[in-house]
Amino acid sequence: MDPTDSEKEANGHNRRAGHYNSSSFRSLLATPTTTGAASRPRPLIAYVRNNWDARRSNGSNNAATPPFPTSPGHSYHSSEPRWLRTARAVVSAPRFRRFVVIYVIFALTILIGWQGIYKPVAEERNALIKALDRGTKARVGGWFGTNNLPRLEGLVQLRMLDSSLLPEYDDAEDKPRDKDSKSSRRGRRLVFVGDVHGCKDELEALLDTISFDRNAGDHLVLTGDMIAKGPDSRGVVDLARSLHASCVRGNHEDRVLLFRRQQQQHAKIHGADSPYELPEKAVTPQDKAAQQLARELSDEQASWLEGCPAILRVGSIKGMGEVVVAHAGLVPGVALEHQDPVSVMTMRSIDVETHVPSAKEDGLAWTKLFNKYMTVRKADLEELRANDETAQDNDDNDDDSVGLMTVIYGHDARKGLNLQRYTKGLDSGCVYGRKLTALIISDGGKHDHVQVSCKRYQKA
Ligand SMILES: [Mn+2]
Repeated sequence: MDPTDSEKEANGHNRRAGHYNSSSFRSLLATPTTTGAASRPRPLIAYVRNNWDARRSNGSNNAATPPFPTSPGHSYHSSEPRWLRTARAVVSAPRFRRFVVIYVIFALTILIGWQGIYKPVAEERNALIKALDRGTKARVGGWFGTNNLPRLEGLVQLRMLDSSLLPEYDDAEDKPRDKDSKSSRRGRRLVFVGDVHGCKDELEALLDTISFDRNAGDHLVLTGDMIAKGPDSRGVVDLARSLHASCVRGNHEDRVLLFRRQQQQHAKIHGADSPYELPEKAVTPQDKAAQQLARELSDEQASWLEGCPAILRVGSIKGMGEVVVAHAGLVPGVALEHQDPVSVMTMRSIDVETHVPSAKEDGLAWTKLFNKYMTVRKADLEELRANDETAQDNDDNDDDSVGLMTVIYGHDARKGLNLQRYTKGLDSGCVYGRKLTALIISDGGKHDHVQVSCKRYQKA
């Protein structure tokens, strides 16, 4: 278009529009008329194309073009068999890929669930079944507990709790009671408290919380490790003595009493003026504190601790069978008289085949074997009872826990409160600033636990 043409046309416009004179504005106005109706403005999105779209429109004239992307320059699609083309189409479909992703996630979930959850449970179950197999017992030459026991000087193996301290076998609320008798209003309670470790304030707070009252028939049983580590070991012993509490010996009582015996023997030979000291290098800070405590204990305090047996047999409680207290644990199936006292004060795990207990943490927890043993025993007893039903029909004893045993213990602060069917672990790490726990058994074998918070006296 030459300038004169454009001038004429612009002038024509100007005439029709009537007002505008600026030539630059005229040329702007001219643009729509020169390009015409075909280029009406379209939204930007209409110009956006993806590869798939582009390829499809390129091949739209060709009826043989498959409805899936093919790379230009490759003619393999025409020579491929139909099934392969179909397969390729399926694989490249977005819906198929989504499905694959979902399927892979599903398969991974199943796999992780199997490996992480079911497999360990199944392995433990098989180990426990093997542990209680008579064949295994014969192969390893008998289980632990049939050997001779070490007899430890100054240690009582087993004591029985006075049966008058036990709660009523049946629930007190079921029966009308003597209203005059104050002590029978609430019913007797047995209160078991886990490792106190010298935390006297916390023990007092706990007894306060549960309104502990000896005169109302409450009796306190301490599960060992009442002393050492914490702030007031002697105070705890005095409190326990004043409450006429029962106890079992923990590894810490055992150690302190051993030091005390050594100190006394040393004094007998060398005179009271030369104190018994182990070489500095041979003593850990913990032993040093234990030796100090051993020196500080009064004769009364020491003899009360000496009187704590390795095992306390509480008696028969409805629904719990025979209730027994031991500081660390018991080997299932071994008579209480035959339990190794050192293991009773220290065990955590147990060997699957030989049932030899160990203080180590790795391996099968003794509580697992104990609970499995009792579960199997319960099934056996039920079968026996069912076969004997005609003879025992008039027996109204409906407690199916007769012949079974429940252990109340402490010692395992790392696992903390650990209440299972036949094992009740009460060490909830009070001295490490966690909780002090009481397990309360009342009439009819009802049991419940109560906790108080503790100050932190030691690092775990
Ligand atoms: Mn302990």
